[in-house]
Amino acid sequence: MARGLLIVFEGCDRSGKTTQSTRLVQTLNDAGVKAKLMKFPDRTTAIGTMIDGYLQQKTQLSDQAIHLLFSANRWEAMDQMRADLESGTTLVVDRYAFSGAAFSTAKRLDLTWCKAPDVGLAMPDRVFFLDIHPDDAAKRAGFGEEIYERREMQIEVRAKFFSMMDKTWSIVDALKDADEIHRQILALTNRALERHRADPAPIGRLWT
Ligand code: T5A
Ligand code: NA
Repeated sequence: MARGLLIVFEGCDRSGKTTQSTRLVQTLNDAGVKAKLMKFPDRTTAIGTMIDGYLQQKTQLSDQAIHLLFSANRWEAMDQMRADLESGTTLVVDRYAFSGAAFSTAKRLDLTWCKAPDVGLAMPDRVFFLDIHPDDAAKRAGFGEEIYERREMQIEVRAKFFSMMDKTWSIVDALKDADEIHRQILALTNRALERHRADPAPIGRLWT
């Protein structure tokens, strides 16, 4: 049996990642593909509770400390993620280490320093980047509630994401209708699943 794929959604705040990752898992499961939804930060763990307090501006942390907590929040999930992938479950993940690097380098932390704690995480097979201009994102419900939801910050973050892209990334126009975006992402996912079944590769290690 082929392992599952690691599929990641990235994008600026309010770009529709939760909407699209949820729909993708639903459609895959309906089609009989074993798929599981995950999200970072996972605010339900002890580390996630600290991250949540920071994002909601209830507590303060240095830029370095919050960066390392985001990374630790991924590492605490890693054994289970690898086990799920090895047992054939495709993981659909709402944000990953690219968010970690994009947001922290937008705050002027050094890129090499930012990547270091996430080196060796399971490597995504596909990354879907939901691209939206921050001015359009600001018009969506809920924008501005959390610490990074400011125009200048989001413009920086978007540029940082673009600088990290490689051939595993697909840029998706997040302004399109949600159904249309879903169809586009589903087609790309099905193609990746077919290719993987024909020619399975082991789980890679991020940034190695
Ligand atoms: N962060 C995260 C770091 O700094 N370092 C890290 O390592 C990580 C992992 C919280 C913050 O943490 C930072 C990045 C973030 O600033 P989060 O918990 O993912 O990260 O943030 P959320 O607030 O949950 O998610 P977002 O604000 O990014 O929203 P989504 O998931 O992109 O968007 P979604 O699906 O919730 O949709 C937003 C709104 O738009 C509508 C939806 O109905 C909703 O109202 N919408 C659409 N409207 C029109 N057309 C479409 N196609 C639409 N799709 C959705
Ligand atoms: Na979200």
